[in-house]
Amino acid sequence: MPASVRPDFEIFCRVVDNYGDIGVCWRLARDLAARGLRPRLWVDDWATLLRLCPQAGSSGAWVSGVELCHWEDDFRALQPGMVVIEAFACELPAAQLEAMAALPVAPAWLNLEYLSAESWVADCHLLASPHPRLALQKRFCFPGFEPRTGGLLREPGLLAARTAFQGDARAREEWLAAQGIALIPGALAVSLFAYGHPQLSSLLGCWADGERAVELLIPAGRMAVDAAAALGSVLQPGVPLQRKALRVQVLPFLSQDDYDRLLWSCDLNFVRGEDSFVRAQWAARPFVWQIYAQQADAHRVKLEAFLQRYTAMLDDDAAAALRAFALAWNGLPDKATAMPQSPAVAWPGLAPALPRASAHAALWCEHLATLPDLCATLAQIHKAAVKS
Ligand code: TRH
Repeated sequence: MPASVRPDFEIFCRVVDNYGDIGVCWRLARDLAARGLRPRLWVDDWATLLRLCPQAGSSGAWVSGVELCHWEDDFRALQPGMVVIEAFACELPAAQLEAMAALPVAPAWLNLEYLSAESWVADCHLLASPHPRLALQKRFCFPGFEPRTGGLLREPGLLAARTAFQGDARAREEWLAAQGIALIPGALAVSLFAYGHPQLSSLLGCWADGERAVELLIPAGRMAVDAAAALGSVLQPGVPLQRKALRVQVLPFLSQDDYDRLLWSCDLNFVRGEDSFVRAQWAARPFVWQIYAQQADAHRVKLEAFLQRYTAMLDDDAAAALRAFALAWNGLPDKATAMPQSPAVAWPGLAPALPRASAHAALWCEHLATLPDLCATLAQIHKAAVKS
């Protein structure tokens, strides 16, 4: 597609740490493109983009209907999009703001905020803030878990595809086999994506000594390295490592779509940050969320807000077990205790609650599916911008 066509959406994304911001923006852009809209995505860290999107090539490439552009220090604005999204307060370059202000009708300008389950989010969604100098107005778009927020990223057809995959044992086996994996029948299949945990070794030991077989699947990356160190061995794709009841297998780093299939295939998923956290909810399977840690444990409020929402409809025992394990996995003490619990100590509480957590995960997913999806929210904003 020619770059001279004015994009419907122009998204600016900086990588602060890890993949997250690009993970969210790449998924968002692909979803908009799949709905027939033209997104341009500016990314400042091309190497990180290439991990998620190896086809990216060089700046100006089109992949999956998305125009991919490298946001460098000598940024020169192209024709601004109808809707301009500044992801996670990354601050638009001055040349972009000037180009937006020079248009006869300014684009709709949104700051896409981080996802939070806190209740104040709904009151702040789409609040406006005028630019101090230019004739521009920025609005704050909050994804969230309530109808009055922007909702969550949920591609049309996602849940139908997931249901079909989960209902088709052969499709699951074939997909796993393509990744070099054959699951042990009856084993608890667990996927592991996290920032790390100082007591990972004792959790692996607890699974190894447990009565039920655990099949641990780890996409290549930090956790594969940590698990290998904890087990005192080498882990490589295609070579499973057995430690009594625990079998560990490393997978290559997957595409976002294949990572979904991994989440759909497992009985329990460890996820982190924002994007994998949301995908685990669409997988309708129990999950453990490692939130991105902030100074002075500021992330605790966000974790608690989510746990409160998530466990509200779950029986007290299962809710307490999920909560205790989540706090332990995040290295946070319960209010009653001064020291965080070890995940290995919290595991015997969680394991028997998993069947109830599993039924609950399906209900939670159904509930979330009744809320707006983020791209539909953005498409409405685009429609209003086109009319103005
Ligand atoms: O990379 P993250 O830690 O992202 C975080 C969050 O966005 C957080 O809010 C932010 O503050 C912080 O970065 C700086 O985790 P997240 O959000 O789950 O993103 C990981 C992406 O990687 C996600 O899009 C899924 C994708 N992924 C794959 O595509 N293949 C894989 O094999 C795996 C394990 C992940």
